[in-house]
Amino acid sequence: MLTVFSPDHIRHDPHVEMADGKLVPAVEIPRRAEMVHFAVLEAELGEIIAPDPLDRALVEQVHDASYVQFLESFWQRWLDAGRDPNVDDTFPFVWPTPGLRKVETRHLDGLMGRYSFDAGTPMGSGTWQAVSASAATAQTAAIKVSEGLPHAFALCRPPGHHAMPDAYGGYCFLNNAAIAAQALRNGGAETVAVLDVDYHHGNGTQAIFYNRSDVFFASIHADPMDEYPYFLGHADEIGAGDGEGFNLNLPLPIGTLWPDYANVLSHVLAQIEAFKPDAMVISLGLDTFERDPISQFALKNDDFKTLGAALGGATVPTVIVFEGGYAVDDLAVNAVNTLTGFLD
Ligand code: Q9C
Ligand code: ZN
Repeated sequence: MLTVFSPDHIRHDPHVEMADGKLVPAVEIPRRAEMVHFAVLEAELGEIIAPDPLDRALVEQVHDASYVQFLESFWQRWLDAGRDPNVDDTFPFVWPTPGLRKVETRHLDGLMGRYSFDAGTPMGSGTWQAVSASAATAQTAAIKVSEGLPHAFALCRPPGHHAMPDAYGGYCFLNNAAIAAQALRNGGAETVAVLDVDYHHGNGTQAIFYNRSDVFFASIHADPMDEYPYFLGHADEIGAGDGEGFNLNLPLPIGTLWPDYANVLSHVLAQIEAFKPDAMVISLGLDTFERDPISQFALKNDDFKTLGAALGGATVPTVIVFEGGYAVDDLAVNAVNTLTGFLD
């Protein structure tokens, strides 16, 4: 399988994040992608290429232009505001929740709140460089598949599936999976299915395609009544307008083991098959693993082989996009198990 990877991900190097009501060591760290990159090399899964430059027009098909401009200009604005140039991690702290207005303020704190939805996503001096390389990784993998490859692995970092049309959060800035899906549409696929198997609901991908019938979004994730992102991902969210019936959420309880997960997965795969997509995007989070430090499903190393095999059963051109997964020392084996299971 072709892998697309950019070493520029290391430019996003957070040290702390907000979790459990306080600042704690960051878990979305460069070593995650380095581990998966090394594992793909070692397993000799195939060629590894660098991404082509990011196509801004493509990004603006799934994100607001003003939001992309904010991400790109953030660090210069930080410096222009006279703030500490040596901080690794910056955080918003005020949001235009319903009843307040999404004003494009002159003040940076207003802008950070306007364009985010949580305080758990540190931004730093090199974040845009890493984020744009990550999005370009998804774009390049999708174009390769549009051009005829049966599948490709976009080794993206930072992850993307929480990123909204106009807001960052959940360690995500640009929605790599949505960019891949849109690139597949632009490349000739009339219909695309996005299957999100990250432990967390892909609220950003859902929001981006919620009113569209050309992209079917399906997600299996921890019940948002008990787990991040809380405010989206519930089973009664079925799409709206033209998109009604083209959004499927399957929340599962904390503690879910592979047999229950597998049952739901086969149901979702049958729904996707009924949709008859021309292409597919898989948001591959490895945080369903039993020893993931921030997650509470209990898939074992070997279960990822079976997961990969199930995902590979759909014989439709597929882009696999790396999302979450924070048990750093097990990412290598879990990634390779999924990808080799997919190929077998
Ligand atoms: N106590 C992805 O997997 N913070 N994002 C959790 C844990 C947010 C996860 C705090 C988790 C976001 C791409
Ligand atoms: Zn996740």
